[in-house]
Amino acid sequence: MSSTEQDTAALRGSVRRIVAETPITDLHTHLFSPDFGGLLLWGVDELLTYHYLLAEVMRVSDLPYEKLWTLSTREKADLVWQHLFLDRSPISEACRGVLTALNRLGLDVASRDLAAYRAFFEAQTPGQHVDTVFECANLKDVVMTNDPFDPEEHPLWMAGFERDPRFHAALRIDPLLNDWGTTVEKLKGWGYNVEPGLGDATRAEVRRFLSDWIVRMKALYMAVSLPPDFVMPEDSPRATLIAECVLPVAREHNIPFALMIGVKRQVNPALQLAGDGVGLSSVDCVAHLCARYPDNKFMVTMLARENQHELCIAARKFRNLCLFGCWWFLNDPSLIDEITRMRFELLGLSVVPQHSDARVLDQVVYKWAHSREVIANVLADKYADLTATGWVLDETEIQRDAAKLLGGNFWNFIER
Ligand code: HDL
Ligand code: ZN
Repeated sequence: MSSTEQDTAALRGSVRRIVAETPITDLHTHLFSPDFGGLLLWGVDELLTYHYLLAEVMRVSDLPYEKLWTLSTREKADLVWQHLFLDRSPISEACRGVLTALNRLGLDVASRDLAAYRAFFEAQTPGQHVDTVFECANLKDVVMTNDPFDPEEHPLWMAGFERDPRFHAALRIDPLLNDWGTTVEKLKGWGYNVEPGLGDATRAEVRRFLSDWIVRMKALYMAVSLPPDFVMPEDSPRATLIAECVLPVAREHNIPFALMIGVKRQVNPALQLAGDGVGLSSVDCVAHLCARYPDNKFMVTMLARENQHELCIAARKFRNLCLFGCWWFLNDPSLIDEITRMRFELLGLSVVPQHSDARVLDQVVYKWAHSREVIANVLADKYADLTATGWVLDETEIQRDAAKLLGGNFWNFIER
């Protein structure tokens, strides 16, 4: 091996180690702290019945959809284990992820002993397992997705509870923005004096609602998922609510508004949570929002692979635009590599390359193990290109860069 090749190999090794050792803030998850009781999902049966795997198992099983939903979690897990792990090699990202999590939690994946895996998790307590998983994934903290319109979650927030500092809140407002007609009645029931027509008084009451929940949750940001046909500006309740309610309140509290754009909800309703699809969206509306509201901070992730390059270019134009994650159907090694390489080449280190979107606690173990590997590989390539110019890089600078990518950029954007 030439000295250059040795240097590159040594550099690659340092980058992988440093990225692995850098604690992460995971800025978008569907996790809950143990305070939320049954809303916190964990263990091998929850891993195996992740909606990604339910979609995959229904491709190879003749089970009627309606029958699937009558099964218990354990029965669904048995179905997935048989069809996707034993009847064929579990090479999909969601399948591999289950095995990475089990392996890193110290279980014998070669045994394929599902009963033993179940016994391991049955011996844990939620609080203890949170500590184990955060240590195993090298997570510092996570941001939850907190929905005041969720009937299970709402009363927990109203009653109040002792916060686990590792679990931050994000105020999720899809029902407000995407279903105003139904939501207006809910707001009325909670004592907000609102009318469907969205007149000035109603807009003020919606701002009060948002402010109340930002304070109640100590929300780091407000978030919404949006369909591919989302446009701004537009003469619609959603556009009015964003312009007249969400953005002024976000400015008042100095918190970002996160837009997750491109999801086609329920393209196959028979799959329930697994039934959503993806569509090409307009980056123009992101550019419009960033230009029209320069005092607002926008976090954006888009679901279509084909939107990623134009979104990077938009981010070059607007410093109030923070790109984050390889969302959902993009959270696969080949696409994380492609998108992260594009982002580093166009935006340098001014992005948040990944979030886990984890729904099951143990998923952070695999989602971050897999993403760290890809991000480290891309970063090492970029550093190799850099040192080929004669630039000299030391480990403290690699540590600095990794810390920015894996949490620092997010916190700087939040606190800006
Ligand atoms: O809307 C969202 O936040 C998405 O992440 C959905 O929750 C989706 O079902 C998901 O879990 N993607 O990973
Ligand atoms: Zn999500």
